[in-house]
Amino acid sequence: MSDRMNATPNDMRAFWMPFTANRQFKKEPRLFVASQDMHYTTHDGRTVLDGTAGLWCVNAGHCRPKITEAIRQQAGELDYAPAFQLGHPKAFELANRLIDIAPEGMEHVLYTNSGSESVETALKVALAYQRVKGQGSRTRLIGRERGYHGVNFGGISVGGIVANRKMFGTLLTGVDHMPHTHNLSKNAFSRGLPEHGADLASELERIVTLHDASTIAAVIVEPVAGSTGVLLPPKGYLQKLREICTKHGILLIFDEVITGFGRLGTPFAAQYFDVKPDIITTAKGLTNGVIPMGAVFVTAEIHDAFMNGPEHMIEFFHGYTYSGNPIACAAALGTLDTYKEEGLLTRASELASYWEDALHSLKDCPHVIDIRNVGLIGAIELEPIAGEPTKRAFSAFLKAYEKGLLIRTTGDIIALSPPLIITKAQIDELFTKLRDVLMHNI
Ligand code: PXG
Repeated sequence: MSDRMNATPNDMRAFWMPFTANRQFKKEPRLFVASQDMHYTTHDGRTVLDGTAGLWCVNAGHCRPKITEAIRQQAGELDYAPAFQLGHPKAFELANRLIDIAPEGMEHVLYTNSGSESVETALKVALAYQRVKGQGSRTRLIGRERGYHGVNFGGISVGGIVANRKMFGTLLTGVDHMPHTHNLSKNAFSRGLPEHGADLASELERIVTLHDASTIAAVIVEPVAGSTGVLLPPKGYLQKLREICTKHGILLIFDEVITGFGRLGTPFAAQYFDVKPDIITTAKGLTNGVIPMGAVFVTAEIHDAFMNGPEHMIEFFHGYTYSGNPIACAAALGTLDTYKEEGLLTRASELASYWEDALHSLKDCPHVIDIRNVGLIGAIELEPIAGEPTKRAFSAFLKAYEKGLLIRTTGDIIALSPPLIITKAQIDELFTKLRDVLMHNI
């Protein structure tokens, strides 16, 4: 342990940190040096309860032995195999295992290295699919306001988070956005899915009328929007989107980078909502966040549409050097084993009502203007300090960190998504600590 403490760097200039207030951070760094199960250890030797599964990814908890061992073993056996025109057994084994737990109808898997790459891959599959089906005029992509689909150009184009878009020029052309579904005046403090707003799906009809269905390739949405501060789909909304897409021959992509792998109490959100998308993007929980990896699931209909022409020809010109990297595949297999042995892909459904009660018990804390939940996800929206948006939530984040609790904030919203191994006693501890933070001058 003392070696770890000494590992604190004394010069932090070189690393330009992602999505971080770099200057502030480097004045008062927050470093993790170890982790186990539900906890992190900080560089100053404190234990922090993980209320966010890292960044929505460590669903099985930290440093789980099966995953660690799978990586160790694979690194000494086959470190890398070329991804193009060659393969290795675990990439095929993993795809089969993933199909086994995927929503019915998802029969093929493309590998990526992150959620952002999964999104780019899904958008490219959708465009190319329309073309191989002889519908090359379907080039438009439809996203949603406040949507988050990673940080690459396709993802920020269909995404709807202003700060992530405004610096980067005109982005992809031919993209339109549906309105988001967040409505505090009608739905504040809903338990579970909000009652009001399913009609917002008919905005897709308006967009179809404007552009004509023959120009639209796909719609992409997060079934539960995470990064933007946990926006839940109103009851019936996703079903309606599915109906409209089907009616107009538009592919429906569910971005399940955060909802995939058990977050709602089913393996995927598509199963939770009983809505069948055509394409699903995943990453994060696929390897428990331990090795970068993503996967895109597609239906047989989509895959099979590409399988024609001369057999020696490449069917889809897309892929990454690290698609299906052996160590990533080993990590994913170790992760799936852990999920299965411990029932983690359905554990959130057992904890959901306890979680909901504990979360909503914070309703009386000062500045709380909404609380929302689904599965093992929670959000607490705070009234912004006048003229200083984001400051109140960020100060809650800093106070929680001091008190030994990791939360995530975006804007003035606190988002919670603990590892799926959390116990009821740890849920109590989490909300006791958070109450303490919210009650004291934030
Ligand atoms: N799609 C969705 C729905 C996501 O939530 C990505 C794509 C991109 O994944 P990568 O692996 O490229 O980062 C994400 C990522 C947060 C938070 O605090 C959420 C994400 C990443 C970091 C922080 O809400 N989601």
